[in-house]
Amino acid sequence: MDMNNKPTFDPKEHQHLRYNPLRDSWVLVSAHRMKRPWKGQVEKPPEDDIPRHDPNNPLCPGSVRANGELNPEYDSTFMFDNDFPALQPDAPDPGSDHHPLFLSKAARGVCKVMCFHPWSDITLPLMQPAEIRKVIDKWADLTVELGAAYAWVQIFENKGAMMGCSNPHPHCQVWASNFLPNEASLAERCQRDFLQKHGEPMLVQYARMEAQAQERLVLAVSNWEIVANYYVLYSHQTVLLPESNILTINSIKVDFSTGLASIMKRLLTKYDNLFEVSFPYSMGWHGAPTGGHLNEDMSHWQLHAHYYPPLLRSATIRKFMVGYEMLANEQRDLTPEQAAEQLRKLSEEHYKVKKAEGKSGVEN
Ligand code: H2U
Repeated sequence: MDMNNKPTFDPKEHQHLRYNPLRDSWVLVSAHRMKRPWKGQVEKPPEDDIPRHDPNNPLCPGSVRANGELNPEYDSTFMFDNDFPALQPDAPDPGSDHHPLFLSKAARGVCKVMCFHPWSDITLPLMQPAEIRKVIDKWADLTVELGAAYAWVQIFENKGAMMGCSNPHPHCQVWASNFLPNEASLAERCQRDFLQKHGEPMLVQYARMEAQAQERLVLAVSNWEIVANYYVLYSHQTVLLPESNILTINSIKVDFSTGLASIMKRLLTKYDNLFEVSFPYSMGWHGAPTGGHLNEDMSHWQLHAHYYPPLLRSATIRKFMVGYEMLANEQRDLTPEQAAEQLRKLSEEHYKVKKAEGKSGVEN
């Protein structure tokens, strides 16, 4: 209580709004809602008995894909053109009658799928750092290759059926487009405005301040850090940031990619250890726009990856983005500081490895 007998503000007890400077929007933080009883939908825990090799799985080495092509017997990463692409390079222009209520424009691009590993029963946190580095190298190559022609190269991984992933084999997707998607153009505008107003790239300043404050810092290794952002929506949402200014993933040097592989493995191990399941999430990279933007000054940008995990309080209870979120405002149930503390406390040894050795889950 303060001098006027009013309760003093406690972010864990008192709802409040936080500003998201990357999306120019506010999120309602109502941490106390974690206490409410749950009689709603309970999810099936993620599958845990995936065969290492299934000749009928179109993503496996040596399998036939939907378009009749035979995958090679790959032993590392493997890339192919998505057989059901949402973006194609040669779609005709829809034209437009230019009425402000009925605008349309041409959407062109390419969609690729990249398998991380030949085994279906492995995920990034269980892969070796050298194997993760190969994935990072491919992300960099693709950004150069597709970024030469396209304005935006979106690398993303949907992991787990809860995030709409259609196949348990470890993989990500890459969609390159001739336009800046909505999230990209929002991040572009917000970072540009921030540099103009404050004289420093937003996320360079943000990474430095979070590293100093520590309370939302989940992990830090040389050159990289992971933060449960001050202002985001999902309970255990994090951002992965370099500590210096890097515009795109292909600008990462060798020692940076070693650090990146290590911090990704450590975060994803913690995520899996949180509820002792293969933790579902969607993740993706945001870097400076490419294609026609390559000759523009993009110094307001900072490369970063977002991790959006849907699980809320157990392996089977997810965050629903429904009524209030759809119609009024984004709302979250746990403070980022609480989430960071939970994640920090978790072991960096994967629970499956620990179980195999007969140890328990959380570090004391
Ligand atoms: P998701 O699990 O995130 O849905 O990605 C798998 C992608 O693989 C999906 O976009 C593609 C699907 O179109 N795919 C092929 O291109 N060929 C196939 O034979 C199976 C799946």
